Amino acid sequence: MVTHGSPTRHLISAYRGVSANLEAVPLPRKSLASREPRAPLGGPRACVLACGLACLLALVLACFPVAAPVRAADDNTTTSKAPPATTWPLRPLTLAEERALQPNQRFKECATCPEMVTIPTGPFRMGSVRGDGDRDEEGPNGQPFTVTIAAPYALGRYVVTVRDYLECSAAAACPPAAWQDPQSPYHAVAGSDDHYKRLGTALSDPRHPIVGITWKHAQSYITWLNGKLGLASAHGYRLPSEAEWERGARGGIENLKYFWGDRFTANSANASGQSGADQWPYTSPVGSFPANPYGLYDIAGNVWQWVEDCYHPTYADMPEAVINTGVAWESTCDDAGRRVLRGGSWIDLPRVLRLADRGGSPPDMHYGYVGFRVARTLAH
Ligand SMILES: [Ca+2]
Repeated sequence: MVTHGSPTRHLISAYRGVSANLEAVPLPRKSLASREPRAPLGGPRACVLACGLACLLALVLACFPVAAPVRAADDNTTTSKAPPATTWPLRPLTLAEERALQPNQRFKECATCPEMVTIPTGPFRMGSVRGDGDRDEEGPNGQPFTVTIAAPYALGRYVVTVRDYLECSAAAACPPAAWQDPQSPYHAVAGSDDHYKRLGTALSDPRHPIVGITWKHAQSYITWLNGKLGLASAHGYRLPSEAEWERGARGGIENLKYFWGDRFTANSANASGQSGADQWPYTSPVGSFPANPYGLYDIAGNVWQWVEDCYHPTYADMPEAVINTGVAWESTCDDAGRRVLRGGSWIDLPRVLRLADRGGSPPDMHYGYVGFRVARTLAH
């Protein structure tokens, strides 16, 4: 395929590949937000929605005996590859604690907050390393290029889960995921469209990644999380920049297609189909596959992950300010306002799960194979 920049590209690739069972998977749907303007939060509908979401959350938690995502770090089952000892205050870090964090250190600022891992700053090689990727992975002259991460930051160790997001939507601080909205044709039970319905229990299992959320929904979750912790938006949780995402995803690996090597193995990630350790036809519980060298899970596969940047079809014109700091490249979004997606998903062929692969989508689109991972700015 020579078209670039949309997860549709990968979906089309999957269609034309080998996976016949994917042919029933519908194309990405236009966001409800763009077709069915919602009433602002507040008023009778919001009350009904909030009550409905609270009931749904209670029902989900009642149906699944595990009250929180099964996370290796929670039950001390991590291996020797796990990051070093954790700062685990279960309250917002003080500025002094933030400054004292070391690379690869973990922290969690409330019992149900995302677990975070500090990522090393400094330069790294970004994009397609050997020129064997897609054009949108290439830097100037078709070569990989060096980006420097200037400011300390942390990434979510896991992608945001159903449990995480439902806490926000039950508080009426996040819009419902498409499959939660009783007014939506994509509703998981009553909807006329099976884009989400076909995911079955994977859709609402609290251990699985949240799907059916837009880039804007992800921003709502982050705003709610910062408010809950009393953090200013400029110094708190946010989406990662694309450079920050790739820096974390590579885990120090710059010369391989995947963080585990050049050869894809179904024991390492949830891609399309089911083989080896990948017994998941749709999403899998977060942390079901080995973590990367920085201790991050689901970097490859399971769900695509929204990042902050606008999608650009090449890195060649990346501004110096972005190259020198690794901040999000937010200027010159295209007419559709596309934002970058990274990581590949359960619907994609292995090539799409490479560290350098990219996708993009308008910020009001939602899919059954797109979620997000949070980042946090740290004091220095
Ligand atoms: Ca799979």
